[in-house]
Amino acid sequence: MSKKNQTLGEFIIENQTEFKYSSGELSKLINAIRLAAKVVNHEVNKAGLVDIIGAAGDTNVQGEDQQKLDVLANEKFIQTLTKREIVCGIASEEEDDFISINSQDENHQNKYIVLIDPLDGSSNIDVNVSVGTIFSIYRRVTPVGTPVTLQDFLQPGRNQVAAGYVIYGTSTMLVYTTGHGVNGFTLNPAIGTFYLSHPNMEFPETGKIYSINEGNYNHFPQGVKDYLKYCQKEEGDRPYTSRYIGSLVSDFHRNMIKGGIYIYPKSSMASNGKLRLLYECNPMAFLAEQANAKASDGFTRILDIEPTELHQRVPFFCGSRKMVEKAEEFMSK
Ligand code: AHM
Ligand code: MG
Repeated sequence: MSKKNQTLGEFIIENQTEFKYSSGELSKLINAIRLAAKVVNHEVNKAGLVDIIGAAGDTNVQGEDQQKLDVLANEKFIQTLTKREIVCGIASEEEDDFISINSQDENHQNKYIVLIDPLDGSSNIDVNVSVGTIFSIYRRVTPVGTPVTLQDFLQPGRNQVAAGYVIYGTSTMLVYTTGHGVNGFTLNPAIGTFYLSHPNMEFPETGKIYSINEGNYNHFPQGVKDYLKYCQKEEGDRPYTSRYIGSLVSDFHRNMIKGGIYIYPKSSMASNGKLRLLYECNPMAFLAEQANAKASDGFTRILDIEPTELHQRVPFFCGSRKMVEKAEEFMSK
């Protein structure tokens, strides 16, 4: 049984038997993510001290400016996962295409692939606001020992074996699920150890916080506009409070603890919203469902969407169950 103050290392070993086909591979993988998270945490924390912030001059596949730390976080996660030879493929929000690992080696028996957003919300780095890493793990669908293909990455979110995020905030936390609830670990920076601080995390069934970029209001679908008016109306436990950090991991984390809904809808400016299905929405949706909450695109369960491309975007409604259901009700009108 998980105990508060248990270290993440102890927790991983103790819970390894929960996996059906456990060979220790997934445990090693979570361990590698833990290690990379510590390295990135170190870099994020010194961002204000050294001349490391600011655009690296590159643009990513989505045509957005890349911050130096994005590049660095991307490198650290890929290096850590590649060197340890525990995955057969990686796809990153910062890379155009997926990476196949040891594809020429038939003895390579690794069966997991990882999708990662190495540093989400990176426009917040310059202003000392929390950022995060989001990861998602699947079992490959093509035979082991052969090179991974796009098919391995384009799996619906319900196939995820594990997912989680690291939040580099007032304290650094690693929060993850392997399909048996959600647990949160806080880093003690003095000794570099993550401790179980938030066992069995759950969203409250309903809440009073809504998180959305209201600056785009005029471009939102009518259903979203109507839902926002509902949130603001003085009736019952409303008006709700508006809280939007602009860093998905932080907004999600706060809403999970306090109760709330996060929405990034489609708009007349972006027909599928902004967030990526594979790197952002699926892992957060898996965590949400494991924490007694809900995630949809306004109509359909996120985890049931069949992906068609690596960098696909979808509208995202995620949070306390009753709040997401209410928003969906407005969307379907
Ligand atoms: P990014 O992957 O380029 O960092 O974008 C994702 C981020 C989310 O963390 C955040 O919720 C959203 O973009 C904010 O977008 P906006 O500034 O349009 O409100
Ligand atoms: Mg992102």
